[in-house]
Order: sequence, then C-alpha cells, then structure tokens
Amino acid sequence: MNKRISMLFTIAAVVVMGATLFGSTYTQTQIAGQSLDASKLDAGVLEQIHQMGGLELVMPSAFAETDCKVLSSSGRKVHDFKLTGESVDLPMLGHSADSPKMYKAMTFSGQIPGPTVRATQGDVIKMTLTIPAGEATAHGNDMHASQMSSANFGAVQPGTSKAYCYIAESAGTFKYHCSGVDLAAMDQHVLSGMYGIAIVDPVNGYKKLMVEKTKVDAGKVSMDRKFYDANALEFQLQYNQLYLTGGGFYDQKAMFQHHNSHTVVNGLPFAYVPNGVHNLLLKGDMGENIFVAQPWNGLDLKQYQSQLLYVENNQHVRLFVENHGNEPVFFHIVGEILDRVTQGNRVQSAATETWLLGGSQGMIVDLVFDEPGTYAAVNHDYAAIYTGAATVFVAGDPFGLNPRLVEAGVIAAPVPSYAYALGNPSDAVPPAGMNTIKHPAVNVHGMYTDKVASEKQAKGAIPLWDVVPTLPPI
Ligand SMILES: [Cu+2]
Repeated sequence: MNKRISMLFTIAAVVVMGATLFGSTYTQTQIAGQSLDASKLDAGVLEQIHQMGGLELVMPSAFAETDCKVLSSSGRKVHDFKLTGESVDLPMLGHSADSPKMYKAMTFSGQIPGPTVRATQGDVIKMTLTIPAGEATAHGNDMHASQMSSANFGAVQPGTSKAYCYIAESAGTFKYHCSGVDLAAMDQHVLSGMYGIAIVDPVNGYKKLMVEKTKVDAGKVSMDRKFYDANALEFQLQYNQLYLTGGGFYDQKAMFQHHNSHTVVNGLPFAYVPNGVHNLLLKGDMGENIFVAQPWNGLDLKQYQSQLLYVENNQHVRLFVENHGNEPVFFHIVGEILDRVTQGNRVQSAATETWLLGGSQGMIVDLVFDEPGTYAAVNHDYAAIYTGAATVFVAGDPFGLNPRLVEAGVIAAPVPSYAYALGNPSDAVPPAGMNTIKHPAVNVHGMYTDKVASEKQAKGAIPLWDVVPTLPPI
C-alpha cells in the first residue's frame, strides 16, 4: 500500500471508528450515504473517498442542521441575533473635535467590534444580516461558533437580508467576522472593523476559581488555596490591527507587510487609559496628564475618550479575550498572574504569566486582583503596546478617593471600586450570562457611531463627558 492510499485508509478508518463510537450523537439522516465497513474497504471505496475530498468527510458542515424552521422548534432556546452591515466614517487616533481625523470604517450595526451575542452551549443562534439599501458593498458573515463555512452563506447584497441558524455546540469565546463579498476583500472588511464575538457559556455553568497562595505555620510554608464562587465581574477585550494610510484608507500593501498603523483593543488604540476626567479626579486639573499616553483626552471626544476598567479587590474577574488580528497577542497583565486560562471548555493553564493567542483564537481568563492598584493588560510585544495595546485596570481604591468622593456627594459611602461612581466602559462589558456579577454602572464608551452612543445612553449608560463637569469639585 503506497503512502497516499495508506493515509486515506487511515482517514476512512477514523471516520468508521468515529461513526461507531459516536454514532448515537448523530441521527441517521445526518450521516449521509452508505455506512462504511473498514474490513470491506477496497481501492474503489478509497478512490471514492479521494473523490469526495478525503478530509471533507469529517467536516462538521456535513452534519450540521441549519434549517431555521427545524431548529426554532427543536426545544432549544433561540437567540435572535440581528446585524446590519454599514460603512461609516469613524475617528482615528489624533482626532479632535476641532480637527476631525476620520477613517473609512466598516461595521456591524454601527460599532466596532460588532455586538456580542451570548448563548449557552446547546442554544440556537439565528444570525440575520441586513445590508441597508445604499450601502456601498455587499457583506457576509462567518461565525466560528457555528462550525459552518461562510461560503455556504455567501454575500448579502445591499437592500436585502439573509439568515442562518446553528446550534452553539461548543463552549468558549468565538470570533465572527464579515466574509467579504463571497470571500473577496474579506481582509479589508475585517480589518476595517467587521468583527465581533460570540460567547458560549458551558451548559453547566462556569467552575469556581482556585487561586494558589501559600501560608506560613510555625515556620513551615504550605499551600493556602483560596476558592472563589463561579460568579464573576466580566469584561471583553478584542484585539486587532488597523492598516491605515494617513488619509484614513485601508492599506492592503501595509497589511501584506505586517506594517500596522495601530493596534486596537475593542476597536480603539489606547482605548482604556486615563483621560481628562481622571486628571480632574486625581490632580484637580483636566489638563494635567497622569499617564504616559493619553491620546483620547478631551471631554469633547465623548464616546471616544479613553476610559478605565474598574474592579474590586478579592473579586473573581473573568475576561473574554479574542485575537482578531494578523499578529500574535501575548496577553499579559503587568503586576498580576493569570489565575486560570480556559479555551473551549478546557483549562489550559493556571497561575501563568502570559498566554499566547494566535490569529482567530480566543480564551477566557479568570483572575483575582489581589492588591489595590493599577494594572496594565498588554500585548507583550512592544510594537503592539506602543501602537495601542495598553489597557489599564484599577483595582480597589488605590488613589484614596473614597473620602473625597463621599464628601463631594458623588457616592453616599465608600465603595469597593470606582465603577460605582464612574461605571465601566460599555464596549468592555459583555451581555450577562449565567455566572455574571452585574456591573454597578456602565458609561458610554466605544468605537460607536453617534446613533449607537445615544442608544447606549438611552439604556442607562452614563455620558461621563456631560456628568463629570457637573460634579462638585473634589
Ligand atoms: Cu463586509
């Protein structure tokens, strides 16, 4: 038997074994064609497998039920996930109200990243993509949680809508993205903003978190494991790059050379660093910067001014992280250990310093911020940090603001994090799942069109640019 035939035989054997072992998982109609018997395989069958594309046999799309009618009445919860494909101009770094600097963005529903859909393993997601009449180009959609090829879905033309349904069978964080116009220009559409995530919670919920510490008893050091309930304060952090010309157009040549102009987290470079509000709170002066890089600094920048992420000490925090970009993300939090890293529904690491995400790879990081302080989550690649991958978490009350905030009447009593006074940025807060601790407040922040920003505000997110100047001086 030559090497090629031998490999095909192996594939065929795996298929037969798989069908035998896991046959009960699939209904008869989902396994197409004749059943295979390894002992009776002959060259003709092997040739048939070859003709079918070999590995094609085990492609999940061969088994997936995608009929929305069938899935809607299957007894599973259905998530109606509606997206619109819209090209808009959005601000780029260096933008100010006085001298607008915009780039040609492409969005799902007027925001970058697109809305997050959150389901529980086994739920059905019905994704409907609408392209408004007048939109310059067709768009597509590829949800990695679906185990379906976007080629089946195809392009949705301006003025039309199209939907597909799937069962979210695997737990984890999954990318979705525009698939271009039947895959053409996909790079431009994705790198201009057409991406987002699906969070699929495990059907039995998340596990409690173990954090390993040590203790000393009578001069002897021993383990002191601390356990935290599965419920956590949750954030989403989505990494990508922008490849822009000075005029704000997509630069494919720069992309091929891996010369990005910006690294973005949730659509903005330096999205989560201090701004004028924080200068005011800490220094009493809007103009006195407290951080090395504050490029989105003015109250006039509204939803685009950078914001900080606030957590409590001794609180279980869960991060949904996705790398949408062309460069690796070496995810690291300066001053912290990643207490647990999960991919899919499998723990990959515990007590690790940095975790690597390749392109189109996601993870869930569970951790506890032990001490009051500021912690920078970075892509530990200096080119990425200096082009935008710096995200500052503030844990507890490291600046001793509580007494001043109480005195000024901003809060009634000391609070365990500034989120109670200022809220957490709306674009970093995912929809709630079964083990979610509700954020005490949310502020309007994100690479949003003004329309999306107003919708967030109407739903209760705080416009800090309006509110902070009205606060009594502290
Ligand atoms: Cu598109």
